[in-house]
Amino acid sequence: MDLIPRVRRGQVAGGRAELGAGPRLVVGAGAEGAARWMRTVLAPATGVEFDGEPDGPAVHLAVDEALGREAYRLTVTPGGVRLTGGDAAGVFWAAQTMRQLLGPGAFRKAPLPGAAPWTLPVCDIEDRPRFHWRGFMLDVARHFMPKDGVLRHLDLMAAHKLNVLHLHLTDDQGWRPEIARYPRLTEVGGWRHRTKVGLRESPLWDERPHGGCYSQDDLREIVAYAAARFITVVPEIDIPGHSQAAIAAYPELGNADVVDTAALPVLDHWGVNPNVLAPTEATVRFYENVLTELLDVFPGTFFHIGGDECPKEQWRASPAAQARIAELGAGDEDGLQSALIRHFDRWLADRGRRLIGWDEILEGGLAQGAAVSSWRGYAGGVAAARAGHDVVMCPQSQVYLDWRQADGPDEPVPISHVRTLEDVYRFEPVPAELTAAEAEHVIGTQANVWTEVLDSPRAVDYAVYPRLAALAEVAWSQLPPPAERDWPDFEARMGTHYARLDALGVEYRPPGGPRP
Ligand code: TNX
Repeated sequence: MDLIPRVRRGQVAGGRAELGAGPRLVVGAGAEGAARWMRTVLAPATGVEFDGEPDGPAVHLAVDEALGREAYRLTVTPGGVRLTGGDAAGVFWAAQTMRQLLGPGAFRKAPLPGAAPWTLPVCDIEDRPRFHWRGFMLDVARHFMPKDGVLRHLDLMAAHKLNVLHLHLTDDQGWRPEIARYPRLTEVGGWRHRTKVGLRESPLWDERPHGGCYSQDDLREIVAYAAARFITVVPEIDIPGHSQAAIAAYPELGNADVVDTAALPVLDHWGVNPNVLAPTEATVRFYENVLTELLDVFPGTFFHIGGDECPKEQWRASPAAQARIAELGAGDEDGLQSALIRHFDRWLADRGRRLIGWDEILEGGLAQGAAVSSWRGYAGGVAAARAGHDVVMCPQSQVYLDWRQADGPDEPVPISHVRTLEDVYRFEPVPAELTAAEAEHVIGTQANVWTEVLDSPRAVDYAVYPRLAALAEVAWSQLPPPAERDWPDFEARMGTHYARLDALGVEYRPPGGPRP
């Protein structure tokens, strides 16, 4: 059946069942979401209308809570198809499996001539995810991804049973979400005049403007499109580092007593940047106002507040920052960052939300309800889990999809170390050193794609696929420890999966290397 991600249990009886031109959908309570997706996505892809006669063949969609969260059972008999989910999401994941069973052609936007009749193998599948946070982080700050591109990634995620889109919305090089109260964030902070080409040591700039933003309606549309695919969008507003685009728009947000913040442009090159936010009361109020608008747009529980790579030199030199350290009794600069994160942890908790941040938020003491994205390896995640905090494991050495996939001269800009499809397949999100109780705090995993040198949707596709398919299997399937993973089996299933990606129009890295 060549399913990706691999299912928990699947039995093939032999023989195929024909779907027919017009099976009717029999939709039980709670299964309407999957039914809507079948009518709006699967029907145009296959030409199969799901509006057949009452006595004709049927596809049954139902919820049976006994199966459990996100779990499903899919049975195909010569007489019909039955998709049962433990919840609405489970039925939807069953529909995704059904699409794979129909064949690569079912991943197109319209059927090829002669594609019908569509058939399914007679089978019985029981499946459920290992983690409920199966994520993909897309950096739309370094290079803007137009809205349609984001929607397309949501479709690709759904096909891989991924359910969290972490949108890195702001950074030194760009501010993307419209904030009504502070229009300069996107008007000024959304554009840079030029961009450094290639790696840090490159002396070249492209000498043309780059930018873009999402209106709040665009973001609401992204959230709704994601929700229709049982995907939650986790927005990230990165503070107090990675904030120069905001400072370019509103210079008072920077450490104006140390540097001429009015002269700071939206950053046009890459790396860790010393121009960070001023840790003042006024900055805190500003970001509370920003978050207030965004909480209305993003209904999910988690809000990502960044917290990574905040050099403290300006705070050390700034009388205003030092006064704030004294006022708060924060001790030192790390304590001040910690106090800032604690403030937003409480602020979000008061509004029924939870804070998540990069593992630097552990420094100086972690806010009580905060969750951690462990990126600098496993250590931050291990420490956080031991202290009872929830963790999303995304160590850069394993699942940073901007890292290069091979060493050949034809590869795109060679970021960091080589990480192959097999390396990602052998990634284990739960370190063996955690006890079972501690491991419960690893709520999931995600792959991150940073877009400093990924300047087009094609370049992003090349970096992300096929490796995100391996991450999806790691996040969904119950796999043995890394050394015992059946890589040849995965590779063989990928043979079919490439045909699905082709039908979807994904410009993945072919197994043999870059296309000529
Ligand atoms: C570190 S990962 C960063 C990003 C860069 C990335 C490049 C993280 C939280 N911060 O700002 O884009 O490295 O791989």
